[in-house]
Amino acid sequence: MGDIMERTFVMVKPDGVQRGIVGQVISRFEAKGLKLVAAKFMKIDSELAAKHYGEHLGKPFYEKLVDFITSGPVMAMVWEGTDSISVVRTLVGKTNPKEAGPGTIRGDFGMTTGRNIIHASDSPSSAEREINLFFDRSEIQKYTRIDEVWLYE
Ligand code: 3AN
Repeated sequence: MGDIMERTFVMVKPDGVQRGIVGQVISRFEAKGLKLVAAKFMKIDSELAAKHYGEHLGKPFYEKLVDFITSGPVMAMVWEGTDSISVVRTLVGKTNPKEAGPGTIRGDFGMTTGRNIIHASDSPSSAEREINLFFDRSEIQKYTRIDEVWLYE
């Protein structure tokens, strides 16, 4: 990893919204030093769900996954920072919350894979694809956080 400035797509799923932990998720990313550059509180329709979860089409849990992600509002966001894709995945924890370490979002808040609170892009190509699925270019903000000089060397 070479300190590459990246953007990653993050979404608090319907379970996280219903359980009132959107704020805590955002707080963790803010405290880490990641920069929020886009956010949208929205309901995912079945067409967008099919595009977002296209790689899981045909898997046994696919239909449940689409039903769940379209079942209520989600908080879709883009976070920016050096190596933000892997940094965010580390903060999120393993897919199965039972295996996710303490201190991670899934480790601290979740009990089961089908209700694992949050989605985060797993590679630069999926980050680009997912950001473009959810956001127009004009919805992504460019600004300097006042603490950036103290976050980075
Ligand atoms: P991650 O969300 O950690 O990137 P993926 O991409 O393998 O994990 O899976 C996407 C989503 O599909 C998961 N967040 C979870 O909700 C669901 N999922 C993955 N594997 C399973 C499984 N074995 N059983 C039920 N749901 C699953």
